[in-house]
Amino acid sequence: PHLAPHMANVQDKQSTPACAEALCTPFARDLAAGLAEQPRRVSPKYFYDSTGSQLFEQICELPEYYPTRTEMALLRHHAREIAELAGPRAEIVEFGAGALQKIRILLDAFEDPAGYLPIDISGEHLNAAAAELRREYASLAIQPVAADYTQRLLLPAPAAGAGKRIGFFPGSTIGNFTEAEALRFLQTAARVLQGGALLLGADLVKEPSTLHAAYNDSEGVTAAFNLNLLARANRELDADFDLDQFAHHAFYNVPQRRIEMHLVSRCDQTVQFCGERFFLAEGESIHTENSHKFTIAGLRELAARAGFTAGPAWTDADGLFSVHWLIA
Ligand code: AVI
Repeated sequence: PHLAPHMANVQDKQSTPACAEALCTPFARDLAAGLAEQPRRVSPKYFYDSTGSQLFEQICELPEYYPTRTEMALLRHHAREIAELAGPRAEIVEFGAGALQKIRILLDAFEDPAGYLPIDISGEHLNAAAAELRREYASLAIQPVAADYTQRLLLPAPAAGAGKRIGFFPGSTIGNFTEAEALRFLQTAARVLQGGALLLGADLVKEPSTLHAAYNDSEGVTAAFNLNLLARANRELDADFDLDQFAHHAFYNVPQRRIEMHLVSRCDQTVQFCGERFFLAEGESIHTENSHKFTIAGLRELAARAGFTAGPAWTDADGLFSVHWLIA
């Protein structure tokens, strides 16, 4: 039965303790801290609730978003060579349990892979991915690791008789890190993969118009993905962001070699959540993401600083995307 309007109000009041609980979540704390900064910012890691993850999957299918299909084609095209470099009985360590299509390419090409260790902060995501792969690769030892791979990372000891540990970090997710974070991540990867290698996908510097189109798709999926951050705050933190009063703004920052995504306030407005109020003037922006673009030489140099030795790097005929073999 529908509640009378006054009952709905009573319910709202009773939901105050839920708001107090929400205050303790990292999202609430980071959003409040980031909105209090100048320029205002929020970490892109908060894009990926279940709606955001679905929107990201849609982005990967968009005609303008070349990275996913280009990287997949590179992996397929060089699968044999990659498998040879990995050797028999390799254990694959995936940083982030991403799209299963990519890992399937490696599992199908590798010689008798000994194990698959996906690492993801979301246990739910991880277990769903592991369950699906267990059905397809019955003899493969799958060991999901629920952890934040940007922090100190501990992995289970290699299985008896296992070959090299091969890390897999596709999709140019490394581009969403700051340089310091990217270096820290690569240092962690070099440590846990010692004696093995890292297979890394990195998006390349290119014509700004191609980049602009990839982050300003004609169907508005990227805009919805960006705005979902505010929708998520409304859902989880009982925030009152009016989504119609924010515009998706993505542009290529040439000197910084990165796409920047912002949410720009369309008017003077006040937003509130968990007892905090923030005034945003018309035109003020919340910086939600950087997506750095690399050169092959630049990426190799960064990897060398983290202790890797560069092996082959593969790129497509148009030089859109690169896949790197980095020896740990
Ligand atoms: C996950 N990451 C590599 C994507 C990127 O291209 O930086 C996220 C994304 N943001 C907008 N579109 C896609």
